[in-house]
Amino acid sequence: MKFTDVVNAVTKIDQIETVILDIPTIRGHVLSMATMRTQTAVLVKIKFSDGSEGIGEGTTIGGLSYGPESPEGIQSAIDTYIAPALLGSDADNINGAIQLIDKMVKGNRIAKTAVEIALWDGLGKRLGVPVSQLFGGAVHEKLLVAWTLASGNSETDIAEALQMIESRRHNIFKLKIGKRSVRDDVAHVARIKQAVGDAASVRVDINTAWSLQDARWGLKGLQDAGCELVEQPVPARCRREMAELTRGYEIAVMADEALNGPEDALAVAQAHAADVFAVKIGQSGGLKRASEVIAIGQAAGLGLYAGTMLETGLSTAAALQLFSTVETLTWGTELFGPLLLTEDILANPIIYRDFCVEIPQGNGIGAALDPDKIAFFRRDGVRSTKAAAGQ
Ligand code: MUC
Ligand code: MG
Repeated sequence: MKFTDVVNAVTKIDQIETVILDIPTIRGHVLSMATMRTQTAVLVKIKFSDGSEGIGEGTTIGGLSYGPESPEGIQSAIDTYIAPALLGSDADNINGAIQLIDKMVKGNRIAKTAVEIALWDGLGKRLGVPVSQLFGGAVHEKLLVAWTLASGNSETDIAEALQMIESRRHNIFKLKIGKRSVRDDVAHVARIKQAVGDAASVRVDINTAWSLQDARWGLKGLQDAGCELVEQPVPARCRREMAELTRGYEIAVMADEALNGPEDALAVAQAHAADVFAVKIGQSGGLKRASEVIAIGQAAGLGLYAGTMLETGLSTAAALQLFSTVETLTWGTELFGPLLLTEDILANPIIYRDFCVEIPQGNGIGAALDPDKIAFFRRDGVRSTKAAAGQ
């Protein structure tokens, strides 16, 4: 074999396409910073020189109200900066691609995640293995899955919770609070906990809405009401305050917005600023960075929880591939994103039953898109960046 044949045998990244989808939610999803009626996902398709393809997703919540990346910014970062940097490079060397992207693009973790998922998906498909195998192998076939009660009304939330328990879909509930006064929020949580009793675990997410003073009152009231865990009560940067709350109460304190990749994970662990890490693949900057966040949490003896940005089945499948390889997820997962949407965009929807979500089977991330749904929900045309001849 000649050297040129060897070079030509390397599978290359040929073309990167992005498309924005707007998919209605099944009901208003009321969070402290925004009320969602639609979820917007940026999908990525990568075409490789051997004819194989990989798909990925980058999704945030509530436009720019949750974090620093918007759907439009995610698409623009991929089309304008990430795609041109990657075209023509070795498709099988994902570490090489991550290094290349990190050199060209600072931040933009969700955009990087979308592209990285598509690279893992393509690699898994070419090798004929699920992505979980590329992370050492799955040790779970299914994982516990929470549901978020966020209709904005206590009665509606109670009816929803009881129906979920009855149908054995969920018995872990995360309540979104932080919009009303602390006293009203604690009363709302207490009513729901009283209604579900021991049949369900009740947790809350404040999405950074409280001051330290609010949180001192709030955590005391919440733990007295039987709530087990409070997620990100104070702003992401407030590690000292998170450490005080973690030390001061029995209720578990979970970091979410505070965790943007492994460096944050190390800082939060060192500051004892959480009992639990909510690990999100998008917020971490991809599956590889999320695996590093997980490793830091494990080494620090913290509890782990698989978080979501309310992604479609595509990113949910990718997250499940990674989390299926994690020995202990003490607090389970909230990988229910597709269930909040009026339509599933996968041809092979993820299965939810018996309070669990099942790990998708198949090569790559184990997800196939339904082309009719993509055509229906897409905001405008597909944008595409293609390698120049000889690249
Ligand atoms: C968050 O902050 O955790 C996760 C579930 C949900 O309903 O919203 C998200 C975002
Ligand atoms: Mg959260």
